[in-house]
Amino acid sequence: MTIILYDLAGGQDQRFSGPCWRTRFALAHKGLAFETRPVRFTQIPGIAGGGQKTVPVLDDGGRIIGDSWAIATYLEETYPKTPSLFGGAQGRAYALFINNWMNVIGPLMLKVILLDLYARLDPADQSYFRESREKRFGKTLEAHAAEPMETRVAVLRAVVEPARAVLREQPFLSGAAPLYPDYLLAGYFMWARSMSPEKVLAEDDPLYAWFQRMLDLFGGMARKAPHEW
Ligand SMILES: N[C@@H](CCC(=O)N[C@@H](CS)C(=O)NCC(=O)O)C(=O)O
Repeated sequence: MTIILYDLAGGQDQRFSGPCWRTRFALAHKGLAFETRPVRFTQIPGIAGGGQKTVPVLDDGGRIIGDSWAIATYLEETYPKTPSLFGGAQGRAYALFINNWMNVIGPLMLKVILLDLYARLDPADQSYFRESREKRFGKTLEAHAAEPMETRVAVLRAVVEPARAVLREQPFLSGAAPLYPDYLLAGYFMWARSMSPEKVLAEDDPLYAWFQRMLDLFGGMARKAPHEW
């Protein structure tokens, strides 16, 4: 039975969620056939019988798994004969570190793209997004993104320096070929690329060249997705 990925969608059906992109890359890496089902923020509670608070959510023949890390480990354990996402126990530990590093990058990326993202959401999602995020930030979306764009982009570019340093040495975060750590970071750049015209990476940045390689994987799967830059 084909695996179903519940995937966050914007107003023009942009599939913009970083965590959903991680899962999409992971499924492609493993060569597993899957279909996506677009969902809006406000539809998440209704996914697969209810109880889900976030996407991605995977339905693998009736087995429902939420949370991108849980999905990655599920896929790794359930499909051991397909290409490994982690490359063994040490690789899994490295991937878990990168998974948690994403919690530092995510809020900084969001500050850069926040108002563009809001404008591109399905209108049915906009009031939910505004209300939930303003509660989280303790201020309006506009106040949260009030610093000059230059400053916000500079902060983001500085925080990804550890990845840049690795990519000066090797083509992918995981070495000669991509593994889950690459999908984690590329997922967040897909978030930006899908929903904001702001070029979060300079073209002479080693991360930019790496991201181009990520866009080319799996027959250009990510490159073909709706994008702003
Ligand atoms: N830890 C979760 C986080 C996923 C997550 O934050 N998803 C966001 C979309 S990118 C979401 O579904 N948010 C629901 C909401 O804000 O109501 C994972 O890695 O899957």
